[in-house]
Amino acid sequence: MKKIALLFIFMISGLMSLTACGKSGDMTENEDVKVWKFSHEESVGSIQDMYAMKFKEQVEERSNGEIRVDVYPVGQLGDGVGAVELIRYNAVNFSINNPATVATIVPENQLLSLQFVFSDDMEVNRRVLNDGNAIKEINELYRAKDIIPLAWFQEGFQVITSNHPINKPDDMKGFKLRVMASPLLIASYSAYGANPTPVPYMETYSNLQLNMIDGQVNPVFAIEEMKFYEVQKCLNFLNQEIFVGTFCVNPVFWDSLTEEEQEMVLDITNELDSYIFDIQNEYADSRLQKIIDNKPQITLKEYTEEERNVFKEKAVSGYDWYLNLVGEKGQSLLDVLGEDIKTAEQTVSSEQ
Ligand code: 6CS
Repeated sequence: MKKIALLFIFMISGLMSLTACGKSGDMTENEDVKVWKFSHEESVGSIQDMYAMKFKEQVEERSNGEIRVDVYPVGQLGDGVGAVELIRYNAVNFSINNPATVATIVPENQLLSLQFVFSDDMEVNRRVLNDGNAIKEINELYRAKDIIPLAWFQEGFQVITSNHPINKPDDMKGFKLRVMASPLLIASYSAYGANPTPVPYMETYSNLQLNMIDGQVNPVFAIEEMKFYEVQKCLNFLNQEIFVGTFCVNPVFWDSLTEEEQEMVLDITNELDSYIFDIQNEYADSRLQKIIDNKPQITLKEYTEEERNVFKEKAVSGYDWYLNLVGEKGQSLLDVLGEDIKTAEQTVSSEQ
């Protein structure tokens, strides 16, 4: 109820930001300042927040203060699918979401959440997300649902946390694993024998603490800043998925911008790519170190290729599930993504 009321309030204020733009209540401020609203689901200082704050800094600097970007972190305006509705209805102008939260709106995007679909090399994945043809096709599907993706970036490998080491799929039998509310994630982790359970991000810690769930899956930086490691004994580095963030804009809002404003946003977005890639890399190490410093007894499970192969064999049924759901389009997207990965691997190895 609270979220519906908030959505309504922000839809109204979203419309206002398109017209009069910018009466902010601050008497010292220029009344003509345009206010752009940007929401994301993560904590202050997280990868999404670093992205949003750098975007804000750059827009405000390059527009000489004529535009102000208000950033709403921690899903305070809405989380999960609710956060996606905010952008679709222009209740916020910009947001970062991820394929799992858009899965019921653009089911084809679940390609990006398949197990072992990406490379183990983050530089390869970066090229695939930046220049790949599969992403171009997915962008069109998003546009048809009133979302314009401006950029795709990684937030790290998804790490499974648990209270016992997960050496093989059998160790996941009956394991109540918190996942985001994506049907594909539920199908994929069920294939290992787990019992995947969608729980909102902000409720995951308390659910782990109260043993309502046995584990969860998220990148290392999130496991650190959300303190999941405090109530878990093992981090399992299976590298089965990457967490993908999507920086999006509402199409009506986008069309209302001047050409110069659009160009400025695109320039900043391009520049943010290496900025956020470096942060993601740095957080993967520094946040893991923080976890180890705070909890030296934590078990870090790394996998041999042989061990990973046992998971890969089970993961095939997630692919079947995806292909059943989206039919021929799914197969063609999967083929295109495979080609994108090959091309990116060749480019990266030729540059080394
Ligand atoms: O697991 C989740 O729900 C969340 N994980 C991250 C790293 N970002 C936002 C998302 O909602």
